[in-house]
Amino acid sequence: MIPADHPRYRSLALREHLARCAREGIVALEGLTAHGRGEAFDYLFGEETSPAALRAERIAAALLLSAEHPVISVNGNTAALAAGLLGGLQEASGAAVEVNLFHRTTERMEKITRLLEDHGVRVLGGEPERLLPLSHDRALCLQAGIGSADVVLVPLEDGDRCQALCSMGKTVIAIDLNPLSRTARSADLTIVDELTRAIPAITRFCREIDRDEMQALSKGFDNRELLAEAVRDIIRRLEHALD
Ligand code: PTJ
Repeated sequence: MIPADHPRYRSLALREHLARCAREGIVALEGLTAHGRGEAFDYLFGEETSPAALRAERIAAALLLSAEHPVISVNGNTAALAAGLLGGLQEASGAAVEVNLFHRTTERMEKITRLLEDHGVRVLGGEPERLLPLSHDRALCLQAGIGSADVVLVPLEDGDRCQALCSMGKTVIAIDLNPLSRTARSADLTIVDELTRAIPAITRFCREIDRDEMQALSKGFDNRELLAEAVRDIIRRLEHALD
């Protein structure tokens, strides 16, 4: 039991929640280490959303709204951390939600789908096919979902799959606290922010922006510059770390 007055209460409570989700088979054991890497980067950002991340979240909203067939790809970590937030994003953006796992088993697919549905998310169902240019079960996805999507939001994605989606001509939006990762560098748009801050921000912007802003934002952005800004944020914080 974590004392509510512990200065790191939120972080410790999240860890406890993820560990429970791992025991229940929702989060892969590897997902716990991925979370640890995310935490370390978030520490470097002062555990807050930077102005560059906020700009990326607004652009993400524009890309989702201007898409013909947007899809949110959900893995174990994303479901465990944000099941309660994804229904709002689905409703505000009009995106379909597909469960797509790196460590894929039928049991995990079912458990994650149930968790999302319990939180009001409408999850695409159907027979997966090997549509992504990858070996291994990571190639599997739904033709009616990621297979035919023009814009895909991939929170906490692995680099290979991100590159595979880009190579298929899809516009890929990644959420990744590590601005140096292959995912961050190969996505069309990278939101360098913590997932549970990023999802509500994108949802809010989906409700806020009008058609003109949507068109302007979805064309005029430079992901390299957004990533460079994230790296500069880290450098600035490190320079003042011991002040
Ligand atoms: O549930 P599965 O089977 O699909 O597996 C999911 C994991 C996360 C294990 C899989 O996709 C994986 O191995 O991912 P990677 O390659 O470790 O990448 C995860 C990235 O997400 C890392 O760069 C982390 O910095 C970042 N990250 C972790 N937690 C968060 C995060 N970014 C934003 N918010 C977080 N909460």
